[in-house]
Amino acid sequence: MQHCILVGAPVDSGKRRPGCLMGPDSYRTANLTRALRDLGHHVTDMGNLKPAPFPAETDAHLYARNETIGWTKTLTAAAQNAMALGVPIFMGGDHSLSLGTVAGVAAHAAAHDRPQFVLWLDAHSDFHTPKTTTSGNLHGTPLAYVTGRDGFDGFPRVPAPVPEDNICIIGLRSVDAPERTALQASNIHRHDMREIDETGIAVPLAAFLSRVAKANGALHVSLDVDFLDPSVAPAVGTTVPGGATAREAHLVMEMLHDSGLMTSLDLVELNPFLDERGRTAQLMVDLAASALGRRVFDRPTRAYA
Ligand code: Z70
Ligand code: MN
Ligand code: MN
Ligand code: MN
Repeated sequence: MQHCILVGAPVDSGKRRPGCLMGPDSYRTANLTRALRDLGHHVTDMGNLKPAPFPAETDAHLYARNETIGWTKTLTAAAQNAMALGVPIFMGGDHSLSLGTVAGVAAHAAAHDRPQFVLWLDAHSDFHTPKTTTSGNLHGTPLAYVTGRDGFDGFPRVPAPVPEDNICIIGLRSVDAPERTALQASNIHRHDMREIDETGIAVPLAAFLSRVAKANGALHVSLDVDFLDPSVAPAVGTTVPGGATAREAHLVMEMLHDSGLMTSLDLVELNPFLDERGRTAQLMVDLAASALGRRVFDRPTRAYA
């Protein structure tokens, strides 16, 4: 039994197409709370947060920069607080919310002398800085922020940057040129869809989980809806063909649960305005349930140490 802390983060400032602000209520409507309680967990829904006060936007290139800074302040503090209570599940909201959630959980881990690890399940690498982004959409920047890259003028200093070697991205199939250059110069572990097709998704995930286990690390999982194939998850502004199947995604979540390593979870980029009869919200709730222990049959727990 775990204490799941649902944190509503209706962040919509990370890109121009609106709708992610409805994400938290869509997860509530799909009954995330009941799914987790049915697994025996204690669940507390903290309601929806608001960004810290922010000044009027003045940057012509970066979309809603100041609002995103406000959200980063709120969520960094909220994540640290929620980590003290249990397993936070951040109900997004677009992926810019992870500037705050990852900064916050990593600060909590550092305070407990534990290394922070991050599993990034996404079609995109989100490794732009505000200096390299061509779209100006800050949901494309969280991994650069939390690793402590330069270029985030006006954003809070990251209290405990996550070492590149502690980050694993799975699902890649849309990486911009400046991101590719920066990724190749980094120690971030990255697995594109071609590699998933060649080896299966369990191989790179098991290798990563073994490293987390050996280091006694805390593990934050950031699940972007566009990790999934658009045919099973249409409710996202940035669909990219060739994504993970529902089965691959459930396997990832089941392995995460078997590992016992996941300490926090983001559910990001759900745009309910684009959904079809709630099926993307429902799939995301079912994936969260798999990560928290839902299974068809009991089986011996696999170790990743
Ligand atoms: C592109 C950009 C992105 C998520 C799309 C896309 C970034 N690299 N991130 N969806 N979650 O605009 O920077
Ligand atoms: Mn603590
Ligand atoms: Mn993303
Ligand atoms: Mn994405």
